[in-house]
Amino acid sequence: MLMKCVRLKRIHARLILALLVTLLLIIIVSKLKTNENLESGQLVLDNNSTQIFEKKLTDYERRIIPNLGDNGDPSFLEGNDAKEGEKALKTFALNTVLSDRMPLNRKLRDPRNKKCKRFKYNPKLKTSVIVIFYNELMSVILRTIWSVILQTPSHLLKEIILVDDASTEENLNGLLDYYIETRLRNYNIKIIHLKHRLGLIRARLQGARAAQGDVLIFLDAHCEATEDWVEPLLSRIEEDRTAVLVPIIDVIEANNLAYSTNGDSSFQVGGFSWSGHFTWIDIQNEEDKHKLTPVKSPTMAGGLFAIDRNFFWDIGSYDEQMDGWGGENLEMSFRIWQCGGRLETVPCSRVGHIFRDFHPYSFPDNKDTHGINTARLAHVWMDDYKRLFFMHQPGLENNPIVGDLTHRKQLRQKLRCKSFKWYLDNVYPEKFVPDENVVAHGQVRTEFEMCLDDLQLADDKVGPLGLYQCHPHMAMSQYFSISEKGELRKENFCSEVFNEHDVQLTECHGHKREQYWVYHKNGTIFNPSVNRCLSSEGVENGGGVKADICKDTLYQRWKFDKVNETAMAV
Ligand code: UD2
Ligand code: MN
Repeated sequence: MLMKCVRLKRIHARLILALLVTLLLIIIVSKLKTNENLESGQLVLDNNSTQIFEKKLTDYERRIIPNLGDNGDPSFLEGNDAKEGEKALKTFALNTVLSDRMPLNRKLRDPRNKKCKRFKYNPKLKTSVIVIFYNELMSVILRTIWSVILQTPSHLLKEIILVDDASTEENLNGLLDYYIETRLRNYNIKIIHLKHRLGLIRARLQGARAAQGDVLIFLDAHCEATEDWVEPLLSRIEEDRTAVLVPIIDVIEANNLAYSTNGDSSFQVGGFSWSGHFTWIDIQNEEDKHKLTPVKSPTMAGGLFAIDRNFFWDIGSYDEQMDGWGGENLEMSFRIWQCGGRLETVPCSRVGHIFRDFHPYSFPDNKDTHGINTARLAHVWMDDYKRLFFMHQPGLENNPIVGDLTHRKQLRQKLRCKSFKWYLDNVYPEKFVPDENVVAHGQVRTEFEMCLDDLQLADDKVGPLGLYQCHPHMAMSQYFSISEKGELRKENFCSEVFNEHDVQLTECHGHKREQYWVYHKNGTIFNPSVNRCLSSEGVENGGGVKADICKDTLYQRWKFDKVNETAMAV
């Protein structure tokens, strides 16, 4: 009996061992397989292709105009080149013709505040610079790489990792590799060609997996680094490994490639809109405004940042289920703050970026990846405040397209992250919450079923406060609040009286005056600075409402969906 039992146990043990070994083998093989699926092989050069590439490159190099664009000055071509450049701007949102004629290693002037030179940094950390790209112009990618090489002391640069997100452009499948092998042989540059397009989030993850430096610095593929850009970043991370840093991002003009700055001491930090977009905001705290040491930033734009490599993984890297483009920057920003890190802008580190008016590339299946990715982050990080995002995107709220969130929710628990309310209270207290601590909010209607409407005003514009037929369902264009301070506002836009009569939506300035309104219990919205009332009299559908002499008329009665009676004036 006893013997039988021992034998049985042995058989069991063997079976379990065999099972474990098989499992291990399956894992190893599938790992190998995924890598094989992700990356294609290195470039193999035979005599023939070498000759072809060399000829292409020398032809290309011969056309470069020496000193064009030096110091970051605006540059212009003449005749046909100028015309072609204009055309390119419309197709690629970038003057590709000019870029191809400009030296790849142009020297920029030092854009920093002069006082930055006083700081002496001596970091010990080495960085891996990761540049991802999909169908970017080769000369722009190379200018990014050259600027990193020229502006980074070699003892601080572990490597440059390029991740090609399965570009289809011919130059990026061979010629770029050949350039690096022949012209940049002395530098440690690795290029990973992904077999299938993964989107920018997963492409960055592939780069991070390959990186070995102490610090990861991510750059878009159309950037130029300037003098001493890396030292203050590395030094700050050495001081605090939980600090995630962004340089000041200057503008490289897409039409003439000028390096332009907002002066040497004024800069903005990152905010967000409830529709889930990144925005630039002014620094609120007076003391921080002209600081040269790192300044707190509620969010980051996403393309250019430095992070301790281990901290990147510890704090949850990226949401690997985010596709395409968009959303990852706010996800990472909220996560960093809520889970114990800090996000800062470093004023003495400056990098230029070509801001393009539109995406020059298309997305597979035309999916709204920005919306879907933002829905993911809203569910995971924003607690109840996600209602404000889903008011903009109701179709995404319970939509299976958003995908499974288990892992990200587990991550939040594992890291014991703080609430979104904590983030708002402590990191971004100036952020306006349209339905909290307000006098009234929602649709604002007259007795004639006409509603206040932003008339689809773009985020960065000033325009009339409009009147439009009330939509049967809540539409964000008709959502307004009267804030505690008496602003009649929509997110960052406040209704302001101009010329005593016109009412415009314009950036909130917080100084009352023409942006100050009193909402009375009888439904009038009164502006004391001009002694007038908000009126819809004589305004057509799609027209702008007016500030009018106050009188007893239904045209001056407004009803909000939700009111806080106690906060209203009698
Ligand atoms: C901003 C960020 C960008 C990213 C994005 C939100 C800055 C200056 N830029 O948009 O880095 O955070 O917001 O997602 O902060 N790319 C791929 N595969 C793709 C699509 C793009 O590799 O499928 C590359 C692209 O070539 C570029 C980078 O990703 O190098 C960022 O794309 P972008 O420059 O079009 O994004 P941008 O600057 O408008
Ligand atoms: Mn970019």
